[in-house]
Amino acid sequence: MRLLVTGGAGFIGANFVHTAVHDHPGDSVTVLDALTYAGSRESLDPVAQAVTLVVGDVADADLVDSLVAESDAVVHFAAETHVDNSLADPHPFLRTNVIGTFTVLEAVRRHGVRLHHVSTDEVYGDLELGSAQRFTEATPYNPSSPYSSTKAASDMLVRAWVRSFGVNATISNCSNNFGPYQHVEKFIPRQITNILTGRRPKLYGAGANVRDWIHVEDHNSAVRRILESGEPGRTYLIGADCERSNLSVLQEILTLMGRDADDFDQVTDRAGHDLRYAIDPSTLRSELGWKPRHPDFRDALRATIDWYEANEDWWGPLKDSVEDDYRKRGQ
Ligand code: NAD
Ligand code: TDX
Repeated sequence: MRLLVTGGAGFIGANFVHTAVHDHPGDSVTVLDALTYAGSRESLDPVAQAVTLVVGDVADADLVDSLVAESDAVVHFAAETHVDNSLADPHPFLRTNVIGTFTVLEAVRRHGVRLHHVSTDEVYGDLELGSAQRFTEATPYNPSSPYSSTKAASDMLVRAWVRSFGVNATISNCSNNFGPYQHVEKFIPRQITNILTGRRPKLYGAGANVRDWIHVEDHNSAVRRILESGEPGRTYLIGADCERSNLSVLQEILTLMGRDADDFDQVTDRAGHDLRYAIDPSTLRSELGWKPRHPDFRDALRATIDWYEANEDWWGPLKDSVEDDYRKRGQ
């Protein structure tokens, strides 16, 4: 398969490309990535010989058209992804997430190429703390932040292009990922690298908000399964039944790293902070036979801590400026 992976130099995309190269040697992989602050050429170093990296914008219609014309399938990860950044400046989110997805859709429509669109559970808004409710494929969209509203818009475009133009596309909405190569702006790597650099971890508010965690390799194995066996036009929810409050995740990190469980700062809460996300992944399991390979959160978290300890060359150059930005926002 000739695969075009947009956003393949970001966290999830780079992990997807690593697996494609190792587990599917018949694939030829081209990455289209603008190498924004969130993308890194180094994340593709382990597979650099096997991958073509095109540095460019997913909203550049001519470039996207020429790359899609040479592909059998597109896996579309490219996006602006950090909720806090979307609160500070929504503009790039509109451009990349909405216009970028529109650009990809027009190209796959012209060339009859298969598309998998990678999206988030944040499009559904949030759930009550302590309720038993979970998101399903039928949950109405109700996004809260500029980030999630642009991802919701991108999903709607994909659905419309399937219905109106017969584009062969699937969508997945996944819960919170963690694992190697995640940018240090995000919750888990921020706290690990705060501890590794002698800073105190930073918890928004009281830390009661709940996220449903999944290891990035499990997200990607589901994406691969949907790409190969998913039904055109369908949406699949990806999750690994791992709800945790932010406070409990932070205390697990502190304990695994040999610190006291109360050795952190409480900082200004996020505006409009979604309370709880929880995915019902039963359709994916029953229809496509997918299951996670990293079911033990503590083991996967320990391995992630080990990765950040061993890879300061990768994250070290980013750390100070990320913390400067957070400090300016009181976080
Ligand atoms: P990331 O921020 O780590 O990576 C995004 C990548 O997209 C970067 O390499 C960046 O350079 C690239 N990019 C940004 N703007 C671009 C543009 N205009 N043109 C080309 N490339 C551009 O994000 P991630 O966490 O790897 O997320 C990947 C996808 O998965 C996103 O679509 C996101 O919405 C979705 N998702 C993420 C999570 C999560 O927990 N991280 C969960 C569910 C869904
Ligand atoms: O320093 C922090 N302290 C803190 O308490 C940071 C960075 C975050 N938090 C909280 C906010 C959230 O409740 O931790 C939780 C997780 O925060 P993020 O890592 O920013 O993730 P979230 O906002 O939940 O969104 C993530 O999952 C869904 C990704 O960033 C999205 O791209 C994805 O769609």
